[in-house]
Amino acid sequence: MKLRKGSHDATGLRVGIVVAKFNKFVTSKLLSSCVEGLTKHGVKTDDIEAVRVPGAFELPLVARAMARTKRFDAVICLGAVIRGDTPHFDYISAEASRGIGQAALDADVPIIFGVLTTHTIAQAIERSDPAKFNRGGEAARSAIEMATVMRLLRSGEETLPKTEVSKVRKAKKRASRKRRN
Ligand code: INI
Repeated sequence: MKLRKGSHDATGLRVGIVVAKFNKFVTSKLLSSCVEGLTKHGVKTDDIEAVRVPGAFELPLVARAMARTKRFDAVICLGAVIRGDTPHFDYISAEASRGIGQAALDADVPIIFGVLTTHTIAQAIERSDPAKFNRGGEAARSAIEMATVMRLLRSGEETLPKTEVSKVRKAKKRASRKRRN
């Protein structure tokens, strides 16, 4: 059996973030923990680009647009949908999750679901607490793992012995030089 997995070394990765303004007291904490998680693992701050949207409902469209530019190895969606008393919760959380999944498949780029869906404000506060388990930090780790695993699968190089890998790399370089000339 060949076991292929991503890594947590994020050196050289470019990451897009889409963050909802709704429930900003929660999403701002998700954002800061997410950026901290990315940089801690090696992403340069210049290689992170964040876009604000009104609410979780708007996350999928913007995430897909960012992913389609192919400027990012992964895109992370951050939001907080809190049930409270509103039937809005079901519509918004369902559409955000469905739309984010669809956007990733459409764009063929990992798009991470960093959206809290909670019954209460207290739960949302707890899950965005930087001192505890924070969904923003978790989203950063998932993005890195997915970006690195997709690179691995796309290169196909991990299935070859090292000498063959070096031959493939040299052939690719030759081909790209030829194209330039
Ligand atoms: N948006 C959220 O991100 N979280 C919520 O809890 C929420 N509630 O409960 O209404 C919410 N609503 C706004 C929605 O995402 C859209 O921005 C709005 O409907 C405009 O399309």
